[in-house]
Amino acid sequence: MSSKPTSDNTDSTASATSPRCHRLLLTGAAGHLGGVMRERLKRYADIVRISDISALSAIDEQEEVALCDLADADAVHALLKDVDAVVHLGGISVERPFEEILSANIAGTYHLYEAARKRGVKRIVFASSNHVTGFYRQGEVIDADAPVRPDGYYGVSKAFGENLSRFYFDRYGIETVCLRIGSSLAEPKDRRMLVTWLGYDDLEHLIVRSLFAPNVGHAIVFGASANRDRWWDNGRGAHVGFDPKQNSEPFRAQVESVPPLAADDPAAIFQGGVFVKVGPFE
Ligand code: NAI
Ligand code: 15L
Repeated sequence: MSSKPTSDNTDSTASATSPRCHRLLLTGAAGHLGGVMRERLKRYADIVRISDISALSAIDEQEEVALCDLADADAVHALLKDVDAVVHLGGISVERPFEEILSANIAGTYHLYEAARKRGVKRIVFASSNHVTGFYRQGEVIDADAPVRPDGYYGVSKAFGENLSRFYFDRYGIETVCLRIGSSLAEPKDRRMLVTWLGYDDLEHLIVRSLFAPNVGHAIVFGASANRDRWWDNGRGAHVGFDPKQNSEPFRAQVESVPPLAADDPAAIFQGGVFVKVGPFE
């Protein structure tokens, strides 16, 4: 994508000079972050094709609805027709039995990259997750070169997506920025999220940089706001230009008014929090 990027993070800054593409595909548009981002992303595309397996309806003529199960290769191939870039949020977003993860996240991401290859799409923003490295200890600082330590099948599927996208860049030149999103909610809910929180304005900025920064190649960027405490060093993805402005301090007093987890609770020990102890499922 060659458009000129902006340097600001807030809604109000998107303008006629903001970077722009013609048709942007947003998967997972019926989900939590899809619901937050679909309106914001309209500022960066003439048409936003919104897709999900769940029901969706267009708010206006700038949105184009395309229901699709990512597990269906033919449907995904049709989904990418005339698309210029993809923001891939669709899939299972929590720890679940392997078969569910396999179809939506592993096969689904493969179908997306195959469709991108055949359709000539050259830029994808892939919603990875901090659960790729969830078994690092809280307080430990890692960067994108640290070996993956997934905390479940979900984290394994995101590591697969990161590796798959690396292959599609090396072999076919499809550029991807993998966003290892921390906790993107309206506000942090617990002590861990004071570190992992990614505000929505910063998420928008991260997605927009990932879409429009030149020559990103294949990059991995941890998605956390400029919080007081950090477990993630984004030096390896500095060329993407993510410069978060929000931070979790306004929520600290409220979060810390609740007693902490026991010190020997795995959710308090590992970066993945409660995800490290979900399952087994049978
Ligand atoms: P979400 O679960 O609210 O949204 C995911 C959407 O994907 C849902 O609308 C769901 O219907 C759709 N989906 C599931 N299986 C599908 C399939 N087979 N075909 C097509 N669509 C399917 O998740 P959320 O919170 O909006 O997250 C968006 C993305 O960001 C996910 O990929 C998630 O793994 C990732 N992420 C989110 C974080 C967060 O803090 N919200 C943190 C780290 C990663
Ligand atoms: C994720 O990957 C999940 O999609 C999200 O629901 C949050 O739980 C987040 O990670 C987190 O680690 O807080």
